[in-house]
Amino acid sequence: MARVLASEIPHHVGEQVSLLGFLHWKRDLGGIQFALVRDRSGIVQVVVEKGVDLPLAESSIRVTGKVVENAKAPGGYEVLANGIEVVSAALEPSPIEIPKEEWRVNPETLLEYRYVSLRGEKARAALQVQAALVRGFRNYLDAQGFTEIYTPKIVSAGAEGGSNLFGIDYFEKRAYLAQSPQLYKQIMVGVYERVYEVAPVFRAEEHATSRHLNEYLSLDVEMGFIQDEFEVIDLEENLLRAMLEEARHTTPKQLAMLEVEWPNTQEMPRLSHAEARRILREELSMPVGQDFNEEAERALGAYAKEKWGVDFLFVTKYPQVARPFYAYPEGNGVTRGFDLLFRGLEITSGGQRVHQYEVLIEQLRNKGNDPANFAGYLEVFKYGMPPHGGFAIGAERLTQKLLGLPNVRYARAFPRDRHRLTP
Ligand code: AMO
Repeated sequence: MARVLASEIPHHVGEQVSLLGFLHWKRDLGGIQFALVRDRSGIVQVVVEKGVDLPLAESSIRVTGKVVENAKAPGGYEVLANGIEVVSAALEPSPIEIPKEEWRVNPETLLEYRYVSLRGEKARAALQVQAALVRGFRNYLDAQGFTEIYTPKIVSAGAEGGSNLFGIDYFEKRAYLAQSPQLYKQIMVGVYERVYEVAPVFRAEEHATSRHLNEYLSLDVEMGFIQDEFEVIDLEENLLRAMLEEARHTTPKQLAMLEVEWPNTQEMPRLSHAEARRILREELSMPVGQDFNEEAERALGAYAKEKWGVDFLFVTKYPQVARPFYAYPEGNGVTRGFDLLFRGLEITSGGQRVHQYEVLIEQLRNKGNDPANFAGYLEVFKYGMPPHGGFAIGAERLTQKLLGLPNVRYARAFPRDRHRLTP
């Protein structure tokens, strides 16, 4: 008998079907047993006669039986089993009872047993929504004439400043894991004008926080022949709308299950850094520096929500001291760099870049870098690099804030944090 998926069950009422999946949950009521079977499309209730031996939860099984309607069953249908075959038995009881404990047990426990906790409905849904966001990212940019690129993750110098680089041995040389594809995506603007990359990057963050990972998925964009950074911001606004639409259209069940409060995607106001500082100081009575800390970002997010009813807020014209050497200087210590806050968390940095060779050399030196270490990058600026700019979205942070996850680590299947290298 051909396999029927959980999602197809409503089309087979009265028929004998065969289901393949994992034993999600079981309960023996004495006279009768209930089981939930989970496959890639969803979960089905199965009624099993007493006396039939069910294997341990998380075993994979084949169920044959008749589909009937039952208003009390999850989804309104169930399968009256007349055959249970164990495809692959669980050898031990699962270390966490997935349907009951998901996101209720201590996060460390969930991550420790990630190979089974990922099977939980919420964990599965969160990563599927993330995949939809990434699909929306690719689809939108493809349609706008961007080319997908793949840059090296083993590099000879950091792009974002030296403090959080992971060093590795590269034969007889010292190398690093890439913090960002920044320098390579800029070089690739000279090739395709418009490029993007979806790839992991690495940051040796010493502190365990709810928003930092040591390996995360960076959604990078870079485009040439721009007027200024606002062209880049316009693109990011439309890109985010397209990404969120893709998630809404292709993962509606997952979003409903996670009880997602949909963000306002209509308006994404732009505030200069100077104006943001003024608000923090004068209206919110907060101490402010040249770069915003987590608390300042949260306060700005709350302010924007209350005052304008928005979830996304661009902060533009960042001071030079708070930006890397490649940020385009506008004079008076201000750059064309911007950040995007989503619900009070920075999910993007971006901006216009320096495209003039001499200015780059000078800015590298001003930030205490030896231009010789950036030789492979600098060369291309001798060959007609146009004004360009771009940004990077942290995929896990976007997912975290969209779904209201308590910790960014839940937005990654196998997170790497200060203390975790396995599973
Ligand atoms: P930045 O270093 O600000 O900019 O990083 C861009 C975005 O990546 C995310 N992010 C992180 N997510 C999880 N864990 C971390 N440790 C972490 N660090 C950063 C954030 C952040 O906004 N080259 C520039 C981008 C550009 O200008 O194009 C860069 O990497 O969402």
